Amino acid sequence: MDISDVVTRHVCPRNCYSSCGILGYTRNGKLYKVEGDPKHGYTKGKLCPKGYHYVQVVYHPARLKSPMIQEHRGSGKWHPISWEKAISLIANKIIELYHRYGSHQSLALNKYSGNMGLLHLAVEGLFGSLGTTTRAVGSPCWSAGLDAVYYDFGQSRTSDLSDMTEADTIILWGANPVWTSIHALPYIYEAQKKGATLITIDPTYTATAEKSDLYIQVRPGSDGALAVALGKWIVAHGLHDESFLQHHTHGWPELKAYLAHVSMEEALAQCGQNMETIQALAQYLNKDRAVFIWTGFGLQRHIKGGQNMRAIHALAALTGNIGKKGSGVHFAQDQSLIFKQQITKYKPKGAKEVTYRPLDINNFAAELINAQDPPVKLLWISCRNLLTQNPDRSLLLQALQSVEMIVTVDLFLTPTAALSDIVLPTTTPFEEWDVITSYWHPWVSINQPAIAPYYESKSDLQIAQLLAQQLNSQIPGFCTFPTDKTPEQWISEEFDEELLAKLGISHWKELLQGPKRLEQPRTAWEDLHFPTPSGKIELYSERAKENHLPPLAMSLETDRTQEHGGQPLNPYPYRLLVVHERDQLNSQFQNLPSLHSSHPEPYLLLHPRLAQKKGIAPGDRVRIYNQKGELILKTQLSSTVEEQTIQIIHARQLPINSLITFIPTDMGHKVTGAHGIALSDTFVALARL
Ligand SMILES: Nc1nc2c(c(=O)[nH]1)N[C@H]1C(S)=C(S)[C@@H](COP(=O)(O)OP(=O)(O)OC[C@H]3O[C@@H](n4cnc5c(=O)[nH]c(N)nc54)[C@H](O)[C@@H]3O)O[C@H]1N2
Ligand SMILES: Nc1nc2c(c(=O)[nH]1)N[C@H]1C(S)=C(S)[C@@H](COP(=O)(O)OP(=O)(O)OC[C@H]3O[C@@H](n4cnc5c(=O)[nH]c(N)nc54)[C@H](O)[C@@H]3O)O[C@H]1N2
Ligand code: SF4
Ligand SMILES: [Mo]
Repeated sequence: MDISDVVTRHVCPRNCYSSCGILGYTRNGKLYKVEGDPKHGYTKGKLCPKGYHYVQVVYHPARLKSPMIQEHRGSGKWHPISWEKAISLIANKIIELYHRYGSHQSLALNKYSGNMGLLHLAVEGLFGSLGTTTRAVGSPCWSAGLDAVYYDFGQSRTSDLSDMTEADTIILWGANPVWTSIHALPYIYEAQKKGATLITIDPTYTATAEKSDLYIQVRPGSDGALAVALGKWIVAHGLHDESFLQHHTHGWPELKAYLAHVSMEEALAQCGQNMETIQALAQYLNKDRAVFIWTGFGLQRHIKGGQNMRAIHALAALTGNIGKKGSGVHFAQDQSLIFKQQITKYKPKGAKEVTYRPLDINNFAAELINAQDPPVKLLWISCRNLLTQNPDRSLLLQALQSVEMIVTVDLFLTPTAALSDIVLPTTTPFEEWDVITSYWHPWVSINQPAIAPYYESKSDLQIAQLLAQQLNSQIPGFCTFPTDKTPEQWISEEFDEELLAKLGISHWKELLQGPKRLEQPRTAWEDLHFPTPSGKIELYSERAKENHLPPLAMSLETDRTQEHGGQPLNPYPYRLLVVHERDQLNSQFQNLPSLHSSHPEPYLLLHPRLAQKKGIAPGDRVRIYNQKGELILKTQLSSTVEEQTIQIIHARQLPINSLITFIPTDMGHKVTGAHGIALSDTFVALARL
């Protein structure tokens, strides 16, 4: 380190379990190195390979340098324009649409998780302050799981991962942390060293399964049936915790009666397991062991994803594995949603609350077409790669045709940005202020700027302020979003006395000395008080029943055709399992050659027996297709994938969502406002070229 070096604190704002603390090293105004922040109590000075590449992201030759306008959409003929020009074109359009339709509903926002920082909510703030606009709601990520947790426990909570080291058994159920959550690994390995048994339940023999003591290859979407079989066995053999069930659960008599009568044969048939597997699992999951279950997001990307999660919650409750050290079911937490998000609370003068017309983020294409009163004419896309991350790609392309102006704010000319009329260049975490919490751990971190914005880039907050200024200069009082507040002021407002106390600090700027842990119990639910109607864990949920869902947390599939996404078994018999890539974060980081050099090409992974049946040899080019579209890929064979399941590896910018259609999950509406998406209930056919 040089004497002229400046060291700054940052947070990785991606949609990732870790929300890593980062130290940035700047010399002569140039960021030259990043390191993990050793003061971050969860990520402890380590980043993932993507994070270590941040300097390359910041100075990537493909980064957008100035606002640009496209001659006509899809022409690829982009011309740099000034901010003044770009913002006034957009403002003119907003005003013109308002006069045309007499409301702001023809102005729509589609924003998701490219950056999870608090100040990025400025976009929502600006739109809310105009009046009733149109907004994508819901989540493509975790909705079904959140609702399942809500019905059973009332709130999403997780233990500190250090609690895992007290476990006798760890079950990674539909989670692949070796790829998607590497900071959890030291805790897992420490627990194993102390004697814990590690079990992975996944349709694929993943890199995480490799580390495990026991691997169960479950049929995708059938975890609920596996849990029913296990539950039946556990109760039949007295391995359940009767006292816990009586004191801390609601609906035990109903569940007991159900398990007494449900058919073990049917449960096994549905999950494709045998009695030996159930017996083996019950040895490690019973009332005498502390069992830490991690329910991953992969588990709930299915039609019955929510109900499958509830069945796993019930297993934990059956064995008394909630609230005691080294136990629990862990999906995500909302304890760290600590901000009042003042930045989103601006509304037009005289309005009671912020209102918007909701469009389902997962069914966005169809809902965009259906929204006709008024139709959407200006679409603002932020923190979102709609074209690669949303299903129904061809319908989306069609829906976008009638939108008169598409504005995308991004760092790069992504496929989504390329389809826009105007792109606005935005900043990286090294060029802006922000504050970030985690959906997985209790650490809160500040992000300070290290360098000046790259060329003409501006933060989402600055862009919102610029637009607000322009609108108000054309029509005074047109919107109420403040244009004069600094990022520090907004941050400061969020840290009221209560929050400062929870973090054990007296001023938010103390976060510049290092991330702080929110005060909360190390073991989730240790007080065994649950914010449900009964105050207990709800094995029987009236709230689920009111929402037309099975009230009981365990239930077998009655209609087996549902397992296949409602599709007939043929002509698309093979499941396309969606995977989150090790060296990407959704669509981000895919443009870093040094990170991807070892595996340049996407390929299709097939089980050798399926390949033999279809006459496919390794390296063959194969067409995979369904009613939605097709892709052509080279093949590799591996028995790590289930026989009826295929996977695309290193998909990068491949339009795999051209094969995916919107199939709602059973749950999701309650917590996120829309159903989740059963991404992994996509079925395809295969043919060798
Ligand atoms: N086929 C398929 N589809 C999927 C999934 C899948 O596995 N397969 N996964 C689903 C899941 S779980 C999720 S969470 C979603 C994720 O979907 P998105 O939230 O859309 O995903 P990202 O690719 O992380 O980010 C989108 C864009 O945000 C940009 N960005 C980064 N920082 C900023 C910023 O500060 N400001 C602005 N304005 N933009 C920024 C990035 O450059 C990127 O282009 O995708 C879902 N869709
Ligand atoms: N490197 C990297 N890290 C990431 C991301 C990324 O894209 N890349 N994305 C981030 C985001 S947005 C998310 S949502 C998380 C996701 O991270 P995870 O929670 O790990 O979830 P997934 O990777 O979607 O799926 C995990 C596993 O679930 C398995 N699975 C699929 N269907 C079933 C099923 O029916 N039953 C069972 N038991 N298992 C099933 C899959 O085979 C997969 O191995 O990761 C975050 N972290
Ligand atoms: S992508 Fe996740 S693990 Fe990697 S640096 Fe960002 S927060 Fe950390
Ligand atoms: Mo996600």
